[in-house]
Amino acid sequence: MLDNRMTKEDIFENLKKFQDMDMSYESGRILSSMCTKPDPIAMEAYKMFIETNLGDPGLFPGTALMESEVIEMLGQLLHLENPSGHLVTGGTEANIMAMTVAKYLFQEKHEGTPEIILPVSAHFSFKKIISMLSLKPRYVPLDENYKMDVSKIEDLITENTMAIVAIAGTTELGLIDDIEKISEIAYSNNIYLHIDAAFGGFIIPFLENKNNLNLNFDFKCKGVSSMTIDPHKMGLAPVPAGGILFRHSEHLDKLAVKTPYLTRNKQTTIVGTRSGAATAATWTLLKYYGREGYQKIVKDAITLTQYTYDKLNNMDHINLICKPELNLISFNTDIKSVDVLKQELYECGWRVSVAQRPHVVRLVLMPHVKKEHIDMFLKDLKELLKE
Ligand code: 0PR
Repeated sequence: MLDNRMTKEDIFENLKKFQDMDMSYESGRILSSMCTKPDPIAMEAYKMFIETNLGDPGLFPGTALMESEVIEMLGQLLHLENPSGHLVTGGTEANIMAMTVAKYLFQEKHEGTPEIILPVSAHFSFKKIISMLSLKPRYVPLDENYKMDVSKIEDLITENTMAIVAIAGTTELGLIDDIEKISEIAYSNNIYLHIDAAFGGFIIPFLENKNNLNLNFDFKCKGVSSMTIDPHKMGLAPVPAGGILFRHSEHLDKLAVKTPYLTRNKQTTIVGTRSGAATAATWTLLKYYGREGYQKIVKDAITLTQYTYDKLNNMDHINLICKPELNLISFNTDIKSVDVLKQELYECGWRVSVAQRPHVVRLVLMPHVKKEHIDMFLKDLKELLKE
């Protein structure tokens, strides 16, 4: 293979063929993804910083400064002055960093197996974390509204509790746990609290009806120690752009390893060599859209979600599971299993996912999905549900 070189022309013809096998966000047919088409201005910035390496910030001090400005802006968004953190590859890495910090803090005072209290709705990245860090999970069931049952948390606290995790925008249903109450429990028991707002972090601060929902979900709650917030989801940044913020700089410092032969003598990320391209893209998006721009993006997504919800509500055989809090909708039907329906939709060209808790079809209405796509989707769905 390596001995048959190709011309540039042939290469790009082949690349095009590979690309044509992929789904495109523009088709409007991806209703299963928390990622979306990156904004053009973000892609321009991304290309400009493609050779940078934040793993050696002394060589790229401008890019490193940009990273600290992004962390500062994310802190403003989440009500945290002087945040410490990094832009990382995504929610998984951000959650790993937070849980590693919590484990180190725990081990300074305890010898037993560290336990984490987390809702059964937590993203599967926590399954990886539990295994990698040898943690004992103590799962909290969901209440009748499919949120972490706050009344069950205190019963699960033991002397080995290392952290509590709560979710602001669950992967399957897009629901926000009662962070305010959970924060009170964590604070009064002196337990590390991590909020996974990988998805909700770029939505909840921009919601119009935030006050009606009584949503204090961020560092305003004094028990919150760290938060995940991903620009590569509703932030419209290209992959890989995750974010991790810590309230206390000493906590991030727990991750520090000495790197004496590099241009800076310590590193506080898991990844060593890491691109600054997504950081540049995120900096650009935050400056270009600002609060007002994101409010409009979120408003459009929520309006389309409400439109879809109302249409589904009026459709025969559809059972909607919960009122959407973000841009996710979940439903099942009384004539067909959701797995069969998912397959049939697949054959019509639609990509939807099936959630497990409860077992339902899940639609994520990201900015690449427009009303005309939804109208086509609903037409196909109606056809599939004809008796
Ligand atoms: N936390 C939450 C609440 C998440 O929803 C996710 C990802 C993560 C953490 C992990 O983030 P990374 O995947 O960035 O490490 N949620 C999406 C999901 O599992 C990820 C995704 C995105 C999957 C786009 C598919 C896709 O097409 O659905």
